[in-house]
Formats: sequence, structure tokens, C-alpha cells
Amino acid sequence: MYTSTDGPRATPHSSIDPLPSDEEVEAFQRDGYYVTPHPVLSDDLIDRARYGVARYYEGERDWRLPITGGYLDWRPEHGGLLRINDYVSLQNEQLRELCGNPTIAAIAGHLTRSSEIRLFHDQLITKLPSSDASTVVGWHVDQAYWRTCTSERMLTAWIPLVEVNKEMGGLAVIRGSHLQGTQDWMTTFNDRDLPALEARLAAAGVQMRIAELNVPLGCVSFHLGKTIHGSKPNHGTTPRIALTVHYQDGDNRYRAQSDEHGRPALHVNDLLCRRAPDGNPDYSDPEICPTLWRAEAQ
Ligand SMILES: O=C(O)CCC(=O)C(=O)O
Repeated sequence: MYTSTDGPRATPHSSIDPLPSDEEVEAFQRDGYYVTPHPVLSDDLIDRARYGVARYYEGERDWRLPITGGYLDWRPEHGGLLRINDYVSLQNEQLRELCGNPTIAAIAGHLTRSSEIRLFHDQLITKLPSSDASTVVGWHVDQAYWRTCTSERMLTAWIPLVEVNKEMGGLAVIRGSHLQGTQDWMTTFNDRDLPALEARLAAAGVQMRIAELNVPLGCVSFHLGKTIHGSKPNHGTTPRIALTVHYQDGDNRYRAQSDEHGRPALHVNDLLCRRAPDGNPDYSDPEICPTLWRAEAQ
């Protein structure tokens, strides 16, 4: 099911510069999201990633995480229609290759005007077809999950691994929402009641300029940590498979913070990363958060 291709696809054209123009960077800073106008990933890379997904779901692991719980790790015995697996790049060779892709990291660096991009976290997300709302991803902001991070420049790449048509619950963003207040409460990925979330946002004064993104296979979309995003259910006939890669810029550091209940905030990286000299988690641990791109010295 996952290894076959969908037919002929566009491949990156070597003469097209994959990096965003200054105008596209401006638009990203204004709108909070960006979709590459051309494919930036080759068919071969995507096919290898799909092979990696198939191997992963078969239970094969190339590497093991040093912890056994505390992160999302869908397995067949869990059933359900929405499958989420954290840190697949640390466990599977083909998915590591895609998550570490230097072109995507370079685009992330340019969009955020950073001089270094490191991996922070990744998730494999598959929505099986359904006629109900069980595969909704609630409107949320990634930054609400990153309270322990000092950076305001973190961002996410969303990489479809199949063609995602309008019925299949592709990624949607609220344009400009990153500039309309801080939505710290939005750890609402699992909240399937989109209208209730929209009502709450409207009450908070957020303009609901929803953009349902069209991201052809080989293209990648990016959104800032504060951009509100989510997705409708997969009402199509085939699985919607995508990889979400969260990036940090080189300046990001751990900071002690409280969650919305006043308890110490924790990210799973705090359990995985080595300790910095001050005893805090080191978000530049090369095993967990490898550097994927650095700006060339001017
Ligand atoms: O795949 C989805 O629908 C949600 C992905 C997401 O939340 C993200 O890319 O940050």
C-alpha cells in the first residue's frame, strides 16, 4: 500500500533555485506559512521515505530510542484511524534521510532568517479514510508545545508522502494568526471540535482567514511555531500520509517554564537530550537534535 507510486510526478528541476526569494520570505513573515512553488524533493527520495514508512509500520527499527515511553508510538494493536509516531527519524534510516534533507533545512533557515537549523522533533502522521471526524487534527499552535524553548523562530515543515487532494484533510493554516496574540492554550492537536475551537479563537479576536493548503507531492509547506493550523478528516478513499518536521534555529536553548496548570513544562526532548554544563537539557545534542544546515560564512 505504501511503496507504490501514484504515477508520473514532477521532479525538482536542477536549474530552479529551491530557496525562497526575498519577497517569499517577506510573505512568510507576514502570513506565517509558505508552500514551495516547485517540487524540491525527488521521486526517489519520496519513494525511499514511503519504503521507510512501510518498514516502520511493520515494526522494523534501525535504531532504538533510549526511552521506552512518554512519546506517541502508534502500533497496529492500537487500531484507530489516526496514527501518530514521534521521532521516526531517530528510529528509521529512510525517514532520517528525509527529515535531515539539507534543501528543506536550507529553506527553513532562509524563511526564518536564521544562520543555523537543527532538528527538534518529527512526527509521522497517517489518516486512514473515514466518513466521520475521527481523523481531524484540531486547530493548535506548535509553540504551545515548545514552552521550554527560548526561540521565537522555530518552524515546521509538512511533507506529504502521497498526493493529498481536497477531500483528504490536508494541512490548513490561519493566515496571519502568528501576529494576532499568543495562543498558549492551544495544545489542542487532539481536540476534534473544530467549530468550538473556531468560536474560541473568534472570541479572542483572531481573524479566521483559513487557507487550506495545496501541497503537491515533492513540494513542502512551512509554518511558524505561532501559526494556528490543523486539518479536516480524511474523507478520501486512500490513506493520507505526511511527515511533520519541527526545526529549531541555532540560538534555541532550554528554559525552565510552567505549563498552563502551573506544573513544570516538559518536552520529550528533555528526556532524550544530553545535559548542558548547567544541568539543563542540551537542545544542541547532535544525537537527538543534529545540525542540518548552516549559512555559508559571508
Ligand atoms: O498533518 C496534520 O494534519 C497536522 C500536522 C501538524 O500539526 C504540523 O505539521 O505541525
